[in-house]
Amino acid sequence: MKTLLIIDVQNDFMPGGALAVPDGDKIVPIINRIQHKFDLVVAAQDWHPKDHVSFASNHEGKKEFDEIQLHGKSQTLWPDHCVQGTEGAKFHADLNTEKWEAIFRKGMDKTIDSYSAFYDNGHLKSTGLSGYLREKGTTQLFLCGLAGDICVYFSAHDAFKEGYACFFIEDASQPLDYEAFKERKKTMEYLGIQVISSDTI
Ligand code: VGL
Ligand code: ZN
Repeated sequence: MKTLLIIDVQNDFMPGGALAVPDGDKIVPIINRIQHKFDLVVAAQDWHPKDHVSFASNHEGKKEFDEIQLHGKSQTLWPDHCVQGTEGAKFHADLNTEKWEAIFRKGMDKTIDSYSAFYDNGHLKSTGLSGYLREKGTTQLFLCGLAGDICVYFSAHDAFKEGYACFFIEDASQPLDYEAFKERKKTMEYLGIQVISSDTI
């Protein structure tokens, strides 16, 4: 049973947005073109309160893209993005949402960031996505969206650990940092997460 998980295709990650991913908008028509190939389509939405710990604006003396130590781990400080209820948090207007059966929100806890659509960055709390996919009968999970080196990558990593056969759709994703993505791709290939093109689905 094939499921498509569309991650964070939101205005703030588009060119001109608060945390713009280069060519982030190029993936929208590709995602629209492939949705009919799946038995189930679900999405993830980055959904932060204004006082979220990952925002540089909430740390005096810190700048955007600085790194801090948080819960014993390194945390990048981002520009304010995907603030609950704002235009930036909305999905791209051209994205076809007709087939979406569920939207899993993440990043609501102000004390911790949440890159993966499955767990927060400390793996403390589940979003319920894995149980949902299992109950729906998902065997193969295809992932796409933004940013390829961050939220899509960490979601693929968690999905793989949860036992799903994982496929990362490269042309339906775009990274924030291309060099970082090259390393992520090596890790995925090493684990057995297949990196594929949308025309092979
Ligand atoms: C993301 C950084 C912060 C993403 C979300 O969707 O990749 N990146 N929040
Ligand atoms: Zn975020």
